[in-house]
Amino acid sequence: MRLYHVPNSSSQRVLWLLEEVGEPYELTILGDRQSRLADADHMRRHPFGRVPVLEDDGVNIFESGAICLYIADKYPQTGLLPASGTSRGLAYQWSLFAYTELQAKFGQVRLAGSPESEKTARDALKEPIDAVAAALKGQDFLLGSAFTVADLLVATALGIALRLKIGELPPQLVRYLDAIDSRPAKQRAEARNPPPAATR
Ligand SMILES: N[C@@H](CCC(=O)N[C@@H](CS)C(=O)NCC(=O)O)C(=O)O
Repeated sequence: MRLYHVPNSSSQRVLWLLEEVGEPYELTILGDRQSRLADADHMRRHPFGRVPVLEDDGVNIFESGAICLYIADKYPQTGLLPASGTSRGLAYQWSLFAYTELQAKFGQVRLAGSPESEKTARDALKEPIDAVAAALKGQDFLLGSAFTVADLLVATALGIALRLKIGELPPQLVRYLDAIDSRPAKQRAEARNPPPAATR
């Protein structure tokens, strides 16, 4: 497997998942948007020249959520995706929820054009954030006692909200994120990113 990556972008969650899996992988770090758009090889991998792209067995897969679910399914021994049945259904549920109900709604707050539309967008976040908090009542992770790809994707989306100071996270979710932040695989993935040029 080879991950085409740009540090601190949407492909960071895939890098983290690859570290959780612990199988060998190759990493190709790509340049800025202009250089990717001018790179015919990369434009064949992704229709808009974006990242992440995972190359496996000669096939290029894009969309970070699809890539994460694909990798988790490929390595069932990791337990990152329940084998089958309703638990797998719940893993899909929270994985898609991370994009559609959390990340997309955080995007609406960022893009709001007026204080009124920003308030409406912020208010719309309460429901999905409360839903995650309710699901974590009495358990450490979304599917129970084990960390899965669903936690990785939901925590990534909530982490974006926290970094951008979008919406209030209840203390229970801050604790959930803190526990997930200290996972060795997440820290290894972060260590593989070169620091931003300005601080290098
Ligand atoms: N929905 C896509 C989003 C991919 C995406 O927008 N990637 C950004 C980095 S966060 C990118 O490559 N932007 C550069 C560009 O637009 O050319 C995913 O989750 O993989």
